[in-house]
Amino acid sequence: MTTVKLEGMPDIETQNELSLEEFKTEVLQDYKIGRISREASLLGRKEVLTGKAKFGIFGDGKEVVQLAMAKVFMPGDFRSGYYRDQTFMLAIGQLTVRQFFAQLYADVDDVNREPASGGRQMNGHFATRSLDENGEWLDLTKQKNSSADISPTAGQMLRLLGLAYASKLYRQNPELQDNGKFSVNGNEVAFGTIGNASTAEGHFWETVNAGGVLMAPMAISIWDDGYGISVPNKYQVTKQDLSEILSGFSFDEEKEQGYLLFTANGWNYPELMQTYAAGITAVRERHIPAIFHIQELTQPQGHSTSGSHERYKSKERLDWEKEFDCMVKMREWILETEISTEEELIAIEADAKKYVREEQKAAFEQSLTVIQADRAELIDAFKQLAGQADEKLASEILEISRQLSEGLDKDRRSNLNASWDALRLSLHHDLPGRQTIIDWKNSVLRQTQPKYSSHLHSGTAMRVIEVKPIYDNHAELLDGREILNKYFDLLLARDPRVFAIGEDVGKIGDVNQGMAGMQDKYGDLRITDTGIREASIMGQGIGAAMRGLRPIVEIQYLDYLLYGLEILSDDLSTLLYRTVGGQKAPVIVRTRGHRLEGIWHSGSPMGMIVNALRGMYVCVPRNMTQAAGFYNTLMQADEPALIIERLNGYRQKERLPNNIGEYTVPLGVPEVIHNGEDVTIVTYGACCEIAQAAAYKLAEVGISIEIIDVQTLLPFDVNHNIIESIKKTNRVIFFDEDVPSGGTAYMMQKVIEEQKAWQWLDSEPVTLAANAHRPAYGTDGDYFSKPNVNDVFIAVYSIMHETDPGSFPMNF
Ligand SMILES: Cc1ncc(C[n+]2csc(CCOP(=O)(O)OP(=O)(O)O)c2C)c(N)n1
Repeated sequence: MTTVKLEGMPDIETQNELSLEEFKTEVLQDYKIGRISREASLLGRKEVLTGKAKFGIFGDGKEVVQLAMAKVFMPGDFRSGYYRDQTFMLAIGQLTVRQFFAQLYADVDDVNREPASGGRQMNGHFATRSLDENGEWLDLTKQKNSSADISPTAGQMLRLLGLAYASKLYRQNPELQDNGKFSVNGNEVAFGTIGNASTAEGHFWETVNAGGVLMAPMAISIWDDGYGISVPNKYQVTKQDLSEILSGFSFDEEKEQGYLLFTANGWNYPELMQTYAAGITAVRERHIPAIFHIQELTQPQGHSTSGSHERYKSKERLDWEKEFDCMVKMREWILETEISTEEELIAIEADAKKYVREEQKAAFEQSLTVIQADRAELIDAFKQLAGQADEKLASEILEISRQLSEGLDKDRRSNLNASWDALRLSLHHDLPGRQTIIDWKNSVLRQTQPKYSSHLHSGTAMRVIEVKPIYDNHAELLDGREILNKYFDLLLARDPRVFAIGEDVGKIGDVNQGMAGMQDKYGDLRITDTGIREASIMGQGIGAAMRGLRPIVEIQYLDYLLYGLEILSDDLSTLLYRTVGGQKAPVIVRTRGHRLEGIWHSGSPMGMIVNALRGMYVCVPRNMTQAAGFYNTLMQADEPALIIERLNGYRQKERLPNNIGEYTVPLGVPEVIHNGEDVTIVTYGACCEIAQAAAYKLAEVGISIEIIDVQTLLPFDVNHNIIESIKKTNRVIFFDEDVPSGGTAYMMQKVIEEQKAWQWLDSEPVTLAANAHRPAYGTDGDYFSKPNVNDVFIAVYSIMHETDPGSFPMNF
């Protein structure tokens, strides 16, 4: 650090060794970036209001503090922020103005033009690329990293915890020292940014608390402009003062926990430079987290293009915002300190404006090239068809063509709609020109759809080679939990990147002891107890996995997944998709569920889960041997997944495969666990055992059922094996313990509609699920809430009765 002295001003400490001249050059460079960013906001808003882009949200009023933060952001560091951070992204060199506008125009045609989201995300959602085009890690220590933004405010806090936690593990776990691409001795700081109003979210406080416990190098900046859209701090923050309420978190030297707390005004360039320089050094060197509460920020253009702030800010406030606009104040300071002259600043401002305009134009034109080329081809095809058509049809086709070429809508949708209109109008005309339009449409669809749909999964998990379990003749019989335990032991021994965290996971080895003894053997950095904080446990895993680690993060009971579901749905399961393969987080979420008792200890909300988590895999093993196989498969892949172990399976005896740790269970491959002829039962998890028990009772009355364990709900029966069973039995029941129209409806759609099993059915397809209410407590509560052996018996028997009432009388 060095001190720069300016006439009449407080000394400025800067991170680098700078001469006064060098410092002045840097200040002007910063001013220029700030002006460029401001011009981008101004022009961006105009582009939306004139209809060239759909929506805009910008970082105006927050430029100067972001310049200061950028100064201390080093290669290897990570940002986890939100939509106001364009100046920061420009200043660290990870966003160009052209890219900024490419995102505003939702340019999907070239991910290099819009590397954050390939045109999939709203503007202001920033990200750098951690992966090469093959999905392999780049050297993250050599680049400045930004984890991919999401829109739910405060959602970025949870992953921030994990990004910081990774530095802690990389520094403190000696086995991880030689890790190459992710860390240099854990020196990397995770920078979080959040708006003042979003600190009212639970995610913020949960993360702040967890960060103070973990003591990971996390630097949270709060951009406080006094409002959250129209709602002032009075309604957001107790006593309207975040610094005051955060003061209880301040660092305690004796307890070695807590935060370094800083506050500064967002318009004060020298103060901000000093604050960040001093603060981040401590975070980086000592791994003490810090919070920077940056106040007196403004929002010159209001919240977003959806409204105007004149509606809710007083005239006094608006006047104050003009006066304390950070770029205005920085300019005044530059002139006062004689760092530069009025003329020079005017020249910088003019340059910035011109540059932004040029880049915006280039971005706009680029975003239209494919659309326009497609349109030109289509208009040619219309001409061709009109030339072949009778007078009436020709004039109608030419009218469609005219509307398309003269219309203001420069999008793919208008092109495709016009092609459909022409095809519909000419439906009964046998003209060769129609085929040209059909070919055009199909080719455009084929080329365009992946631009919006690709990268939901990387596919690596599906490519893991299946290794079947092998059993000795006298295979040892163990409790299910011991099988898991043996697997985790082998896994932890061979892969130092793996760590497990969760409530009660550490000292007692989780509530069902699958991890028993692991902490003693591998240490508390590998197997770690956490606070009761499901959402940030998920975030801790997500962030750490984004930095090359392999977390197993635990939700103690399936019912409590809801606390963490938001972030799994919004962040983890969209990550690969929303970055078009630019970032990944191979987190495994471990939980246990089904078949216990009471409303919050036996839920099985699979419909909710599979529909919220597209982008993750969902494994529902029927026993712990299968569970261990799924863990092993997923550990060889790089995709996030949820594994739901069977709560009542930990103490059931299973044979120990002698290749435990090696065998894998493929995803999306159902297994026939009971052969039969009359009715197929499609089920999973704990219900497999119930169906098996019913099979014996049904056999007594002459009915034979085939039971299929689907094993994974996402993906679901990728090779369409289930239909082979239905071709044989011609009857099917979808059975689980979710609410009606939950998991069973999902399976039914997959099999009846997708696999076209309806063609083979002789009886109507049936779903057998729990009652619509949540499961009551106790043995009888379970009996009267969830499907049991008798219910399966009756469901199957009823089908057989309908088929053959003589042989199967309904005398119950
Ligand atoms: C979870 C969630 N709730 C509501 C919204 C809608 N929303 C978007 S921005 C915003 C205000 C955020 O205010 P603040 O955190 O102060 O940030 P600022 O926009 O002022 O920088 C709201 C309510 C959202 N995106 N996410």
